[in-house]
Amino acid sequence: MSLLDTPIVQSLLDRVAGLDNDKGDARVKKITRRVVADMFRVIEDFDVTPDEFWSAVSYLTAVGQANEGGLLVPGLGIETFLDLRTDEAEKKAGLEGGTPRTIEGPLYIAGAPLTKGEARLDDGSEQGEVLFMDGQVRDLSGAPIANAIVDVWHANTLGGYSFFDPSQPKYNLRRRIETDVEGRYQFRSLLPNGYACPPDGQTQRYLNALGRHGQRPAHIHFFVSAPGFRKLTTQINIDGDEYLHDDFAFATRDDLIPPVVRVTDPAAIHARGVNAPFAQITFDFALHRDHAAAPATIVNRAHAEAA
Ligand code: MBD
Ligand code: FE
Repeated sequence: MSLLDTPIVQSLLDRVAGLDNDKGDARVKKITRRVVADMFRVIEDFDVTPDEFWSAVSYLTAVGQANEGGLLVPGLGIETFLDLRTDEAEKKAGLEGGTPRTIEGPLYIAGAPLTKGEARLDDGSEQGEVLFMDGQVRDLSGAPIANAIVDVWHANTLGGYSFFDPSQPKYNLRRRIETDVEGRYQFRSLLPNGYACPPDGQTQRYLNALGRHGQRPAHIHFFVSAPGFRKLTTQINIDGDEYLHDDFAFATRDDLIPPVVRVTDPAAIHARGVNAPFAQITFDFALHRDHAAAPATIVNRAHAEAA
């Protein structure tokens, strides 16, 4: 019999999880019993040494100190698994179709400036390929949703996000756009580059041990919400990126890779008020109506707000 299965260890686990008292939180107790027992099992099955165990403890401590928990989670595919679980629950509740969800990631900042119909996301201080993006927010029957909020955020041409990269202006490349009466939104910005995990950070340290890179393809994040509809958390990828199908955060999905049109016609360039060829993306969002039988898609998660 393995040590784990002995009465001594089983009773230890019961007491660890507080199963011998009637206080505390029943769900926390139940899950703790399983998690700690599963960890004991890993230690036993892989003959984990005390040195290895304590190096894992210091690793997790360092992840917390570096505030990289939100980076490690997608790197280990856990955030994608949570999405797949929500997909599965929706399917079970009979919800199909609509724009696919994909992970939020760790770099959202609440409270970006809100404007009606359109916005410019950059302040003109950075050079890069200008992007014009537009589209319509609709319900599943194709009817436009007026006054939906398109909350958009993305990296700059160096793959950095404002707030986390203090060299960028406040709320740079972050806006909330309220759709017009036809459910339309549009914005001007700069094509982002892909994000890379900090090379000397804790997440990359783990990825190195797995023989993995920490690169994301260029992408643009969205929360799309409207009263009476399920909140959509998603991203689009910039087609052609070398990491398009090799994302360390596993967020690329079919139907989230719209064509990028390169506009070079001088008249079209002039009409847009720019002085060089630009990129243009059209992408529509299809939202599900609120549905009592499916779990809510609003995820309560700590978000910083720009000071
Ligand atoms: C990002 O920009 C991102 O979207 C995710 C999921 C992880 C790290 C950086
Ligand atoms: Fe991102």
